[in-house]
Amino acid sequence: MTEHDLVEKLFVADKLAVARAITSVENQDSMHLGLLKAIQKNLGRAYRVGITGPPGAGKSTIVSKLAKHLNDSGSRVAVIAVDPTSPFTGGALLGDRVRMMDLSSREGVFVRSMATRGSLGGLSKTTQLAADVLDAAGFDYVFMETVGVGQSELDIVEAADTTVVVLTPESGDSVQAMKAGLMEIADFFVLNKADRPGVDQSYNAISTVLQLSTRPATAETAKNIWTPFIVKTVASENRGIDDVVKGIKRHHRYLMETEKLFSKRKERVRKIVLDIVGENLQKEFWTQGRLSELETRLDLVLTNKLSAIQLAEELTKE
Ligand SMILES: Nc1nc2c(ncn2[C@@H]2O[C@H](COP(=O)(O)OP(=O)(O)OP(=O)(O)O)[C@@H](O)[C@H]2O)c(=O)[nH]1
Ligand SMILES: [Mg+2]
Repeated sequence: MTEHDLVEKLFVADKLAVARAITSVENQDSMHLGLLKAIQKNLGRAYRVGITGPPGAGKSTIVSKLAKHLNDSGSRVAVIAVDPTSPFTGGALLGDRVRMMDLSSREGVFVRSMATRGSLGGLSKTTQLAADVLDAAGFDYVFMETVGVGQSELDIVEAADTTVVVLTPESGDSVQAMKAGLMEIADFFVLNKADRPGVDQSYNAISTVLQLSTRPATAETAKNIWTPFIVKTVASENRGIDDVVKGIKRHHRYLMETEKLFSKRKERVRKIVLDIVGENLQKEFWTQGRLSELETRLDLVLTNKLSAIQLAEELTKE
C-alpha cells in the first residue's frame, strides 16, 4: 500500500489500513512521518480515555462492555491495550478471548494490543501516536488500557483526557493503589467485582482517602474543582457500565466548560515535542566516534583519573 492509499483508506476507517498505520508509527518505518503529517488536519475529535488498575481488576472486561455500550448508541470506539498482562490474545481465559474477538468484529469497533516496553521514546509517545491514528480514522472514543504497576499508568495520564482507575474489593486493592500512586491520577474510580464480599469496606476505604485528599473549595473555586467519585460495577454482568459512561461524559463536559481540555491537550503536545527533540538530539549526538571515545575513556573514570561529570562535559564540548 502506498502512503497516499493508506491515508485515504485510513480516513474511511478501513480496519486493515488502521492496523497498518499503527504498525507504521509503532516501528517508525519509512512511511510514518508522512502519515503523521497527512493526518494532522483531522486530529482532535476523538475523546481519549485511559483505564488503569491492578492486574486482573477487570479492566479489559470493563473496556469491552464500554465499547459495546457506546457502539450500540452509535459511537465508533477503538481500544488500545498497552503491554497487556493477559492480553486479548495471550493469557486471557478462552471466554474472554472469544468476547474480545466478537467485539473487534463489530463495525465501528477496533481493538489492538501494543507491546511498547523498551521501545524508543517510551510508551507515552507510541501510544499517543497510535491514538492520533485512531482519532484521524474517525473513532469517537479511544480507550487505552494499561496495568497500573509502574510507570505505564503515569504515561497513560499524559495520553488520556480522562483517567479511570479500576479497583476491586480484593485483598488490599485500595491500599496498594495508594502506594502505587493510583489515587492521585484517577479522575474517577470504578469499584469492579461489586459481586464479591468486602465491597462496602472497599468503598468506604476509597471514599476516606478521597475525602482526605480533596482540598476544601471556596464558593468561587467550587465550580472549577473536580471531585473524583466512585462507581460500583459488576463488569462481567454488565452492571454499572452505564454509570461509567456517564462518569466519562461528565468529566468530558467539565474539562470543556473549564477550558481544561485545551490546556491538557496543549501540555500533551508540549511533552511530545520535548520528547522527540530530545530523542533526535541524542541520535545525532551519539556518533560512532563519540561512542568509542566514551568507551576508551571509561577506564579513566574507573582508575579515578577523571570524574563521570568531567567525561560527560568533555564529550559534549568536543
Ligand atoms: N466476579 C467478577 N469477575 C469479574 C468481573 N469483571 C471481570 N471479572 C473477571 O475477572 C477476570 C479478569 O478480568 P480482565 O477483564 O481480564 O481483567 P484485567 O484487569 O483486564 O486484567 P489484566 O489485563 O491481566 O491486568 C476475568 O476472568 C473476568 O471474567 C466482575 O465484576 N465480577
Ligand atoms: Mg486486560
